[in-house]
Amino acid sequence: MNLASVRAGLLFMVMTLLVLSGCQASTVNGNGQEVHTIVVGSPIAETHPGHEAFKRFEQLVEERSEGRLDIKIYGNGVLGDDRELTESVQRGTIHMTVSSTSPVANFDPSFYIFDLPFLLPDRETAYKILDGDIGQRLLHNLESQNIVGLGYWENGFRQITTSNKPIDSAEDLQGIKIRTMENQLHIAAWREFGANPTPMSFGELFTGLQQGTVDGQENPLALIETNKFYEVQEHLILSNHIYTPFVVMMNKEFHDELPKDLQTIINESMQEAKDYQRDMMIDQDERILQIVTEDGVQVSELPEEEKEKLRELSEPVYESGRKMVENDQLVDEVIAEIDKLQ
Ligand code: TK8
Repeated sequence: MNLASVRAGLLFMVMTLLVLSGCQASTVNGNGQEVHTIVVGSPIAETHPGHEAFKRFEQLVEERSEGRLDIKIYGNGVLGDDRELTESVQRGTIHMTVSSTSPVANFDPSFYIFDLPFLLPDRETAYKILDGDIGQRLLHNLESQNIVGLGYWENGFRQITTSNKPIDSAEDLQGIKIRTMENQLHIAAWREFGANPTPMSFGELFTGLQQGTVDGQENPLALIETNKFYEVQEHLILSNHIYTPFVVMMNKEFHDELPKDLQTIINESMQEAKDYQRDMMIDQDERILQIVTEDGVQVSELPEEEKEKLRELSEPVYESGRKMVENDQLVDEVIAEIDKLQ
């Protein structure tokens, strides 16, 4: 039985249990109050700050709603990976999820903007773009997909890991079989870098690395740690080549049918969970680098002049990115806003 069918079975079981055990979207409690159940599917490991943020969200929402909202969190990707969970939220099979923005670009091409290499230079700029007019506009665009974008958490700056070779220069990427997200702009970027990009879902990545289906991958440190990628990789190269956000999403029909006061509680609690998650992410790097070093991984930093070569190789990616974002003006606007913030 493959991973996809296991997940489909789990999803069916979870939804059947929720309906049969009277836990469908809403029930009436002992005080005669309507209780709305929010089923959350998360692709993130339960040891990741993203899962902690969902637990903080659960605590805030259940307290503030005085039990009228009941959150059920299914983490570790048991209900699917980013794309499957986003589809489940869109259909209303589950109510809420979080995904990297890269798979969400398959639902709304505006989100390709965050796959442009070296676009966001640092966290502060990323937060200002995401929490400002541009990021909020992208969240609003999701409503046409029956999705309410509730906010952005931090996934982080992507770093490279390999099983067989150090990467000391842009040249060293030639021919390396690297797993990429299932996102056409990511694939194009790694092809321009000279690598051999292999798109693969996040849920299949550890096995792909362990079995040597791919030589390497690229992800933020927190995921390299919590999904144990470092245990099956020999080299970690700090490249910061892309900053990927997480986007938290809720089914729009479900959201809009909730009483207005509960919608407000959800939105306010999500903003607090967002700040909590970002704060947890900020001081993780040193601790994670120590863990992977102690596990025998060779850690290095890609020299600035080599990053500059990758920036130059990214120029055609910006051209194809303009077409894929389907909004030239948005790309210009983001670049201008980033320049203004420097
Ligand atoms: C986590 C994924 C991950 C992403 C990837 O579910 O697929 O490599 O970076 O964050 O969304």
